[in-house]
Amino acid sequence: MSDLIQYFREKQMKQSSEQVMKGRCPYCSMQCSMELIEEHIIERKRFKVKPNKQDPTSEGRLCIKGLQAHQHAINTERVKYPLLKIDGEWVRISWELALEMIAEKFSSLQQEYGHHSIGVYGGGSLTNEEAYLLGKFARVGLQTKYIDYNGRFCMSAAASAANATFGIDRGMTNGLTEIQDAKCIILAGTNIAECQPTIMPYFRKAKKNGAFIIAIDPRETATTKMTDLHIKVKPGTDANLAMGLLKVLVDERYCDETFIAERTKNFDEVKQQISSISLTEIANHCGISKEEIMEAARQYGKAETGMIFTARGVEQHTNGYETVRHFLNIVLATGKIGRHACGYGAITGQGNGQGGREHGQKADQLPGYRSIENDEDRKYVASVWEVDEADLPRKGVSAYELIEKIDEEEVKALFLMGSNPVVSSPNAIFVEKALEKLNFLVVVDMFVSETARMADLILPTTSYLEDEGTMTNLEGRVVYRHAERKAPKEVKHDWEILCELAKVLGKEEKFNYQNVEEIFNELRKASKGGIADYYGITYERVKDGGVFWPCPKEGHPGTTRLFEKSFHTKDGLAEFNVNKKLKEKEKITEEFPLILTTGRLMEHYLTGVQTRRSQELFERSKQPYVEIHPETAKDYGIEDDMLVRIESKRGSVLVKSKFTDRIRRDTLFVPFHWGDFQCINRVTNPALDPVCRMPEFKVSYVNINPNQLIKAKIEADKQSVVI
Ligand SMILES: Nc1nc2c(c(=O)[nH]1)N[C@H]1C(S)=C(S)[C@@H](COP(=O)(O)OP(=O)(O)OC[C@H]3O[C@@H](n4cnc5c(=O)[nH]c(N)nc54)[C@H](O)[C@@H]3O)O[C@H]1N2
Ligand SMILES: Nc1nc2c(c(=O)[nH]1)N[C@H]1C(S)=C(S)[C@@H](COP(=O)(O)OP(=O)(O)OC[C@H]3O[C@@H](n4cnc5c(=O)[nH]c(N)nc54)[C@H](O)[C@@H]3O)O[C@H]1N2
Ligand code: SF4
Ligand SMILES: [Mo]
Repeated sequence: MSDLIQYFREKQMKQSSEQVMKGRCPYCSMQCSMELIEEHIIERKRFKVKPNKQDPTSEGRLCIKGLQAHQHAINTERVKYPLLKIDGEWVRISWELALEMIAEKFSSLQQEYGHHSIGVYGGGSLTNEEAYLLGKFARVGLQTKYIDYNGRFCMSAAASAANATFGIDRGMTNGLTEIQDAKCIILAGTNIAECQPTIMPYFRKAKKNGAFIIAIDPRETATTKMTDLHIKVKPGTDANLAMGLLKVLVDERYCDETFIAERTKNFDEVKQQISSISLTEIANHCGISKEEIMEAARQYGKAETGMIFTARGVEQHTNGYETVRHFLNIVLATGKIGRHACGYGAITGQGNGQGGREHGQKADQLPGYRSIENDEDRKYVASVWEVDEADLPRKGVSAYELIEKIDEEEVKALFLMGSNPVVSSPNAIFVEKALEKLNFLVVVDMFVSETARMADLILPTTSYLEDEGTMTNLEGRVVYRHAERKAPKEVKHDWEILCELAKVLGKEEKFNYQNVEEIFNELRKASKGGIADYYGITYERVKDGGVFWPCPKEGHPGTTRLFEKSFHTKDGLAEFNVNKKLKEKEKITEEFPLILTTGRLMEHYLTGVQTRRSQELFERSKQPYVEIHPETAKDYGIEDDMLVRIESKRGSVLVKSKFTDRIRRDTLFVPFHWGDFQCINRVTNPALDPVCRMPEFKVSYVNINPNQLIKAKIEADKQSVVI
């Protein structure tokens, strides 16, 4: 018997193997690193995930999404070869044919309609190398001005506000470790507990050290639970709330006059402006009490150190830019920046949301945060790319406006890499209709997403386990992503796809790279002397814990804390924002009397293409719902856990109701991780911020109705009981 066991054990040993692979979570901006252990035991595969204890940002933590991330990468629904749609059916084709077909289509469209008839749409999941290359591919490979990316829906308000105030946009002005020493922390429209879960211990440490934490959010969330004061603001009114906070700080003399005099400008105008506003009016407008504003301002004002964080809750509005600038006014007025435990953080969203917005995917931008409209910047980048400056296109339009250009048939073909706009854009029904008008849609993805479904051609790309490169995390730290798992045979990296496509377009010599490090080295040069200067960052250095940009020279340690001595503006001074007239929101009406806001759940990531394909994450959260206050529900004849229709001027969705008294009575909340009839963006408002072109994801006026069929069924059931 024991011989038999021994025999089988030996056989098993022979047939089992273990591969340990270093990697980095593909989801949020924390970019937690890990080891994936893949065991093959006879015919079976088993995966284990271990956090990397040496990771200076995650400090060895992973959240549930990171722990399950590999499940999507190994999902059998991965696209494994190029797919061409013929008469509505997907047909497997060779790479050769796929690339030739794109070259042929793009070239003939450009010949007939000009360079700008092709659009390019990128994403914040791409590595720095790929984001950089996509920008170069649009400008040099296709010579089109029409490129933008999903970060427009994400970081644009905070980025434009930080650029205007500080002259630079790096999400966080300090390293995460300083949070523990901040004595007052304001979390404005950010749900870090669900969206960057591994960041939480930094805040818990602060709390333990006596910090007073304030949350501004219309809902109680896992994040607001940790706070000392939760201001349950009415969605869309944060700009006024921030002005109210500043008024109290000024009136009660919490301002740092020396800092204001030496390091800033425009304060007198701001001071004059707020002298005329009434705190009572602001409180009424925001649907909160005056006392809450006063308490928050006093706590922040009197604290020796303090930090303010904003995220999409205050940013995804038609006045997102102004709102963030008002929060920055508070930071400047109190001089709480540029020193230990004092600063600002726009909590970056996507894995490479930060790097993705620095190197040229944006309509108006060249690498290193250079401007495509600035002559010097154009000349410099043209010299690195060895092209004539005059051949570089000028600026294009923002992501949603690019869809409008498609609708107007000015853009005839789209090359989309790393986004799912049919689900993530506002006014999604319009977006779908616009994409239907395209002459040719190419989608590069791992899966047949809702947008890929509409494509003429899908090109399969590698996952985070297979695609090496650098990412820039929410701190501004450039980190290296190991990718040690072998990609499926016919699947290519995004950067390889771009290079091969450039080759068939006759631009081979401009896209001739053997590996990602070569692309990174070119990016370093292209960013040299720019705002986001990566020149001093090498592969050798990023492999060893990461480097904070700006890092202008090899041997430079990188810049962890910004603005210690001066700001990045021409004169070194930070600029207060004098309030422009705030853009009018859509009007509340009798037909659409409730405010809909949208956002995220812990278990899912963005449009859910990846997390809905991670079995364990999907099991935890299978469908969307609407959070509704029971009192509001009563007014609309809605019961708990019932299918309801939410409707706006633009469209409607069907979701389940979820009663909670943790939300304001005038507000509904729906997560946006689902597509088709559950896609809440069929309802949301595409109005854009005038400065940064951010859509109004966080305020749409809607009505809510019990689904008529379900209601009829319930009524029928009730009657049958009576009978
Ligand atoms: N689990 C998970 N994590 C993620 C993501 C994900 O999809 N899932 N996505 C990543 C990305 S790309 C991003 S951008 C970040 C987003 O991270 P967050 O911005 O933190 O996430 P949201 O849920 O969109 O919004 C945050 C909070 O804003 C509140 N809010 C809504 N309207 C308003 C308002 O008008 N004013 C105020 N003050 N608050 C409001 C919502 O109630 C919500 O709790 O998360 C990243 N991390
Ligand atoms: N209502 C509402 N809408 C929102 C928001 C909101 O709060 N409310 N938030 C907005 C925000 S902040 C964001 S960031 C956007 C994001 O929205 P999207 O840009 O649509 O983001 P994803 O769902 O990540 O879509 C990425 C697609 O690219 C694929 N992908 C992932 N990694 C890679 C890669 O490395 N290469 C390639 N080629 N493909 C890849 C995925 O499989 C997926 O199909 O949504 C926005 N939309
Ligand atoms: S989702 Fe964000 S917090 Fe969670 S493991 Fe991934 S990177 Fe870390
Ligand atoms: Mo985002």
